[in-house]
Amino acid sequence: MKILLVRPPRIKQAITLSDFMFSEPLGLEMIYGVLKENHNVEIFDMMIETISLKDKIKLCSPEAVGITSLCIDVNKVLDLCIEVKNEDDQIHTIVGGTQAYLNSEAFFHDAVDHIFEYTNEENLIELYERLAQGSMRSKIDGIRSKEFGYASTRKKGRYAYMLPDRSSTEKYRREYSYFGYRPAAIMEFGVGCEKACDFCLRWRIEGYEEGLIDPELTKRDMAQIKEPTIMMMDNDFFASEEKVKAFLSLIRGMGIKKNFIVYGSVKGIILYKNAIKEFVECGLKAVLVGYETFKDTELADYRKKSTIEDNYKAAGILRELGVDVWASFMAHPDWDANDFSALRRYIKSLKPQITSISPLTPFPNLPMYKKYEDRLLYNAKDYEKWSFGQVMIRPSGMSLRRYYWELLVTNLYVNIFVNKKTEMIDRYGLMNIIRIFTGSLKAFNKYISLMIKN
Ligand code: B12
Ligand code: SF4
Repeated sequence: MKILLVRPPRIKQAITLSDFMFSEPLGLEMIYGVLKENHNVEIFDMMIETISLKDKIKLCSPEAVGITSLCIDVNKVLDLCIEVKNEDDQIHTIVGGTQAYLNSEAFFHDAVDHIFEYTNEENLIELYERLAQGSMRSKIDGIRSKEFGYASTRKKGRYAYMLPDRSSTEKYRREYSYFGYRPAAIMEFGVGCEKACDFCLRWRIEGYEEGLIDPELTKRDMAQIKEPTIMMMDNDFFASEEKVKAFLSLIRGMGIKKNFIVYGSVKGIILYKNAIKEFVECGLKAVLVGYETFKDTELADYRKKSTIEDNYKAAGILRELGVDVWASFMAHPDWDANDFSALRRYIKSLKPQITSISPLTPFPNLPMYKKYEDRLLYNAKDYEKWSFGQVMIRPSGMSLRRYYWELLVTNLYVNIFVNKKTEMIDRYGLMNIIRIFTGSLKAFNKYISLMIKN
């Protein structure tokens, strides 16, 4: 069977960071890795491609088109499925990805034939076999099919981490980057997150329980990565000392010398300083840290498992170890002007290399959604708005316009005065810094237009 796997294009109307955090479509590479044995598969990355899906279909005549999805992609994915059906209604349309897992109902639409709520080797092979044979017969675990009214078998599951085939995106790979590191690959070493912060989707996607991905799979995957930089997408790379040590022994054993970027918790940085020091000697270059706020009461509300003082300690440790910090904060909807200036002072004292501040987003299905339901500025179905970059909760301490102004000023302040530009130019090169800056400008422009509108 000829199968086309598609990543939708960037959503222009959404506020995203994907100009400078832009990774390969790892999920599609995994699907490719499994299906290539028995089918003729191709990946079409519309975040890079310039031709339309319609033209691509004319060129390669697929029998099935599979599309991956994130929260803001819903309408685009549906449009693409309609485009496929308009071209040839015999082509099977299949949707998977994070949004299909978190909210499969969003894809209950006449143009969508099958939705993968969760994906593993068994259900993947089974569906495409049945499609090739021309008969579905019955429902399949993890898949909601139009012909069965999108009903599920009720068996629960999560996405399986399978061996990706990195060669499937060969022609795109030089474009994939993470901040100043380009090209950069992305992979995962361990899943889950026992910190279970209240606002976070990530542990809900992968589960509370932490565990390592099969080390043999990791080795085979690591061996195929040619890029000099790997972004490890684990929720908390510093979940335990054993985990960091297991990774170090794996890369040392394989003689891997690369730059590594990880997401790390404040707690882990404090507890496993010595293991992190060894990791720095083996290539750790930057840590993405969620400091979130400058108020202990909010950290407790978020169930964050760290304090303002812990944030200082973690920042000090990473500075001492010479690792860059890419810090993220969440603007609380009840902040007033004094809170924003306190945040600016706090960021200045933590001295991160890069900072991003996004408004608190009570994603539908999170317990927080109920709490803020009556203050929501948009509907759950305004999919493009749920980008984690747009203000979603009506502020209580100031007007919405002023709130956008404070976000804009704070982002400008930290980017111009706090983040160390000269150090960054040395590290990432002028061209990369210009690219990051242009990406930020797009977000700034959107903030300005939202400020004017409100
Ligand atoms: C890497 C990553 C990215 C990459 C690209 C990911 C991609 N799929 O293209 C980049 C950096 C571009 C990115 C951008 C964004 N991201 Co992001 N990202 C991640 C991250 C760190 C890992 C995702 C991943 O690769 N998982 C591993 C793969 C293997 O899983 P998977 O894609 O789900 O694939 C599996 C199955 O779903 C299935 N599958 C997937 N697609 C398909 C298709 C078919 C046909 C089939 C059959 C199966 C199938 O097969 C795979 C194997 O089991 C997660 C956090 C996390 N840890 O989950 C956030 C995350 C997914 N991102 C998130 C967000 C919000 C965004 C942005 C909106 C952020 C922003 N404001 O800029 C943008 C949107 C970009 C856009 N559309 O313009 C949210 C998602 C919320 C949601 N409900 O969707 C997450 C959970 C982070 C968070 N904030 O909590 N992201
Ligand atoms: S530590 Fe990070 S990944 Fe884990 S639950 Fe908290 S915010 Fe989510």
